[in-house]
Amino acid sequence: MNAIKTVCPYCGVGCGLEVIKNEGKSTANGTTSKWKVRGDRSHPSSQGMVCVKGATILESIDKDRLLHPMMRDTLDEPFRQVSWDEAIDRIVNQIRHVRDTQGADGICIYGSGQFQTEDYYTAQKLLKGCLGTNNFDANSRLCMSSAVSGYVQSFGSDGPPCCYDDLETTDCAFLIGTNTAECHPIIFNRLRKHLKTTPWAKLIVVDPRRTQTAEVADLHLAIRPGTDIDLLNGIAHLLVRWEYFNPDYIEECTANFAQFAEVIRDYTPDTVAQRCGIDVTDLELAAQYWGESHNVLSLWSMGVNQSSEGTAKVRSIINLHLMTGQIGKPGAGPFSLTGQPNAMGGREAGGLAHLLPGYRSVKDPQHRAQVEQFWGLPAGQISPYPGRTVWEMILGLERGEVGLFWVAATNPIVSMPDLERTKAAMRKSPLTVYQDAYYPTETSQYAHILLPATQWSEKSGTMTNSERYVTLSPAFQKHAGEAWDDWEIFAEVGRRLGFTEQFAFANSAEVHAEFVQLTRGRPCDMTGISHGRLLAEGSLQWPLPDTETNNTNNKGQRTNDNAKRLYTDGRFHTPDGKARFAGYHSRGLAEPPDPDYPFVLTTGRLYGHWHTQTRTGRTEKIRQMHPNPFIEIHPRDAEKLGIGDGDTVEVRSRRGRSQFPAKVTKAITPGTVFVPMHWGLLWADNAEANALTHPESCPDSSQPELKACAVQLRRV
Ligand SMILES: Nc1nc2c(c(=O)[nH]1)N[C@H]1C(S)=C(S)[C@@H](COP(=O)(O)OP(=O)(O)OC[C@H]3O[C@@H](n4cnc5c(=O)[nH]c(N)nc54)[C@H](O)[C@@H]3O)O[C@H]1N2
Ligand SMILES: Nc1nc2c(c(=O)[nH]1)N[C@H]1C(S)=C(S)[C@@H](COP(=O)(O)OP(=O)(O)OC[C@H]3O[C@@H](n4cnc5c(=O)[nH]c(N)nc54)[C@H](O)[C@@H]3O)O[C@H]1N2
Ligand code: SF4
Ligand SMILES: [Mo]
Repeated sequence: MNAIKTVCPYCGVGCGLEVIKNEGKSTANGTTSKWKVRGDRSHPSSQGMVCVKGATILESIDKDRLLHPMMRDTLDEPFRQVSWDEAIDRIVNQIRHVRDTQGADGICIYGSGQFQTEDYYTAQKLLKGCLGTNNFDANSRLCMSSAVSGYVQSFGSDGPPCCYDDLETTDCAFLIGTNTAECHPIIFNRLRKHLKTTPWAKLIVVDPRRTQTAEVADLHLAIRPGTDIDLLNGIAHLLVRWEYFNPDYIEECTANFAQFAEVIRDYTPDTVAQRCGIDVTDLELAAQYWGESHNVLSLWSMGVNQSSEGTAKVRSIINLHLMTGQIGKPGAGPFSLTGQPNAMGGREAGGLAHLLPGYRSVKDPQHRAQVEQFWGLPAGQISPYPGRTVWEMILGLERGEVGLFWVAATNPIVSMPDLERTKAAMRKSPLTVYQDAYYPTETSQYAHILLPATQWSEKSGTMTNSERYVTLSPAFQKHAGEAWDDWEIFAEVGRRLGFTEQFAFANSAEVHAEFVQLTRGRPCDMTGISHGRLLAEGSLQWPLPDTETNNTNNKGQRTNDNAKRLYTDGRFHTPDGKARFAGYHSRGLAEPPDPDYPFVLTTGRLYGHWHTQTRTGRTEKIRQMHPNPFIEIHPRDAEKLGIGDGDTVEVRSRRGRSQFPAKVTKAITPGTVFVPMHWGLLWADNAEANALTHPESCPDSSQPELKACAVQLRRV
């Protein structure tokens, strides 16, 4: 039997996987899996490579699954198994009730970058189209929304302009706020291989921790958390002083340079080095690497996005590329690394509270009219107001404004900021629907209705990776229990509400075929992509209009150099075609340390675990790799507090407290401590990182500050 080609459902690198029949071999835990997984050598993004998460994915797929719809009237009762009919009826009745009594604004869906594009699209049509509320948000709000806002404001449109081939053509990789080695390992492998064979190429890493990524850098700038804008403006200042900027590019392709130049004038090397807590010589070296390199590629992730000034940080990175003309050519550009496997697809399908499908905005009257017409809905049906972001949904629950909270493919009782407040708000919810593949999770405790969802390997749909490659993830196993695909659940609710024509899809290929029509002529044009074509040809990169002639190379693979990089002609999606500079002054952390809470807590990821562990906590190899949570403390701080390696440390913020075993290490900057985000209450007692974090958010993107809060430490 031929291998089944699919895509890894963990991170946004989007590695191609091949699944093959396992000829009766036992796995590590003694069970015999029917399938085994290996890297797909023909996948353009990953070229056959996989990391431990992709390689072990099959191990967790059939453990502790939610198999049947379940229901209860109050959170103190046990669940009882119900039929799909009964569960869907209850949801439909509540939607009608809330619409009649509170209005559509009382209905909220909180989805996920782990949806397939078809799931996302169907949910947008139901909520934003048929029900007329934009209250659909996704966990990308906690993840990518600052990158989206930064791209839109600087370039006039979302969309990372680079591709993975750039990892192999750059001569200066500038990694800021990303632990690429652990979180995007296959991207890091490609970059490392290139750096090893290209001795003049440089790697700069900006991170308060000495991560596995920082360890192999030519230059590690261990800045104080929250001083990124100081650093970026400081580099820009030196590039101007040393005349390393590109006046022709600035003149022809950009606007607003004068305002930016005015701002960066204040960022002299001494001031910047002092604020960031680094040496002036290191700052100068970073600027020198930037200035002298032919092709500079920036990669960033949550150390930049998850900040109350996330959009400003993103735009400050983009400013450096615009002033040096380092964009739209091989090996160069500002490349936001996508966290989740299909956060990109979510952006394409309009899966945030301010978006509509096809990179459209709910605020744009033309965009709304186009979508209303396409969906066969009356003019004015789509609300012109951005819907509630997920934190606004929580606030709405607190105030009794939300009558239905529908959560799918995310585990907010671990991943939301200010967890005690989040839990209290969810306890007040009149009806919470929770649609997940596993049971229990921390969030199932807070739900009235549990809906079993199929997951990777059981459902067919598409995912888009960071470099805009769309890959089909086909079903090759039967549904677990009575589980349905996410899109089927949304479509059935739509039909029961009377929107039969809008949800007459027979399968996900039909959903996809409809969705791509809404991308026609848009920056993310995918009209040339279909399930059939993906099955026949493998992954395809957008933009790919159906009008494009099909070039293939001698291996029969599609070659479309137009899609590889965006903005190669120096024209952007703004009205005048020019990219926008924007100079920002650094505001620093939303909650800086003070004498009562003298440490900065930062949070993040480990190589083996995926988020809230619903899969990786059920994978033996990974559990052994990372058996327990911990708190990293610098030896100097540990000594002051009398904390030894392995001691239990109580960490308190203004919002909560948690306990972790100490890991005393020089890998963390003094004054800062680090806790991995992966352990919720199902996996460890008293060790929830997010009990401590706070929801202060970036005004431009509503992205909460999940990377820094002020804490005090005590040995217990
Ligand atoms: N193994 C693994 N890989 C994953 C995931 C996973 O759960 N596990 N999740 C995926 C998802 S959804 C995402 S979003 C990505 C996240 O990928 P990353 O962003 O690379 O991962 P994090 O560990 O969250 O944070 C990265 C770094 O930001 C640093 N940081 C904290 N504060 C600051 C600051 O103020 N400035 C700077 N410059 N840096 C700072 C932290 O020290 C940390 O090392 O990973 C994806 N890949
Ligand atoms: N302190 C702190 N907090 C953070 C972060 C941080 O760095 N620090 N990072 C933030 C970021 S970037 C992210 S992305 C979030 C991630 O946080 P979450 O989204 O809460 O994390 P996951 O564990 O990935 O949750 C995904 C859920 O979807 C389920 N699932 C998987 N596949 C399917 C499917 O096909 N259908 C359905 N219905 N369910 C499915 C899984 O079982 C799991 O319960 O956390 C955020 N929170
Ligand atoms: S790098 Fe990301 S996409 Fe690739 S195998 Fe690992 S988790 Fe999956
Ligand atoms: Mo994320």
